Amino acid sequence: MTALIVHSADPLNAETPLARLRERFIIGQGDFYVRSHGSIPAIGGVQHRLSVQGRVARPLELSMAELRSRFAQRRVTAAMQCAGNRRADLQAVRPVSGDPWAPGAIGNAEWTGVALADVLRAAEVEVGAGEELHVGFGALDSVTENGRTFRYGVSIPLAKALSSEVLLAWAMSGSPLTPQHGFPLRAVVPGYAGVRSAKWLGSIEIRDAPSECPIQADDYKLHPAAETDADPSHALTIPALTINDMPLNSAICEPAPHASLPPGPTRLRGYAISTTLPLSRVEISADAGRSWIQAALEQARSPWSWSFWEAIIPLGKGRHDLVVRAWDGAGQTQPASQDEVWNDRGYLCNAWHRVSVTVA
Ligand SMILES: Nc1nc2c(c(=O)[nH]1)N[C@H]1C(S)=C(S)[C@@H](COP(=O)(O)O)O[C@H]1N2
Ligand SMILES: [Mo]
Repeated sequence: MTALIVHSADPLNAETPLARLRERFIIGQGDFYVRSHGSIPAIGGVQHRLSVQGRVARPLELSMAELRSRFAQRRVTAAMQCAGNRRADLQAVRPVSGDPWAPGAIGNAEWTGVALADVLRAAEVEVGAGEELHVGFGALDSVTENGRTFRYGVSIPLAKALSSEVLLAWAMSGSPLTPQHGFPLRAVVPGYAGVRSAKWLGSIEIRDAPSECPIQADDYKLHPAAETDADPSHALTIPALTINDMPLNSAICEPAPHASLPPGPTRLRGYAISTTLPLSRVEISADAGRSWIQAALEQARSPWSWSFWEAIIPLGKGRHDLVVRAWDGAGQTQPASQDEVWNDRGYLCNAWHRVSVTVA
């Protein structure tokens, strides 16, 4: 493993340094960020079984060999990103809880496995017309939070689970999953926050309601920044948003923050990502956002993958505030300031990413 930036050793939480992030479109497993809530469980690949239960006509119990032999192999290129990616930028405004992730809690990988939809078809999900069911993922790692110890569990809506991009994966970017990334089997839910892509997957349960595990029920919710309701007599209490789809985002990977550079043409490089709509363009500014130029885009290789961008701009002597912002297919762009997106848990920071450099 190259040197990741380690936020904590156990649970292992570590991110890819920015320059390394921009080196390859598909990040190798050793360079890929790791986000874990508990210790990495030791699981034997041969003994491992995946159970499929709940609202199904045919419950299944599948070994890894059966998963491979009974279902067609699928490959999807997709980014995985933590809902806390870029949290450090929110912490710079006001304190928030959680690890101070820079923009490196993201990576693009090529995932190999089977379609979750194929497995659900084999299990014959029993769903009534108009019913909104949920697919729960039960994992084998234990998590201790607020004095409670439990197995990691999350869920996604059945409608998402049935889309062709959602995989049960055993390989990542050409090699079997390493223990950190979920050996021997994990869910991969492209477009959704990484939290839904359960690693060390042991069971799948078709449920009437979302998972009751604290990871699903309490964590990874977007709370309003407002501490109080404008109108205390307000009859409606709006529940915090469950973070699934990730917003449009982009980051500058080069030059590094606070770099000292010689005057002249300067190359800026970074990533941009938009998964609910296609990415349409990426712009950079060298004057803190007063004027913009378009960056060249290396198009994403799948609707779920990140895009790389590059621009060369002349920089004269002095301090420069470099900024990036991406646009999606509906003409929407990123908010300018972190104040617009600040929330107490530091999720979904997609304000303009800024890097200040000095040219001497
Ligand atoms: N079983 C299990 N799955 C998990 C987690 C975990 O702690 N336990 N962390 C989740 C979170 S928050 C993220 S962002 C991704 C990170 O995947 P990676 O470590 O392979 O990059 O895994 C998700 N799946
Ligand atoms: Mo995450």
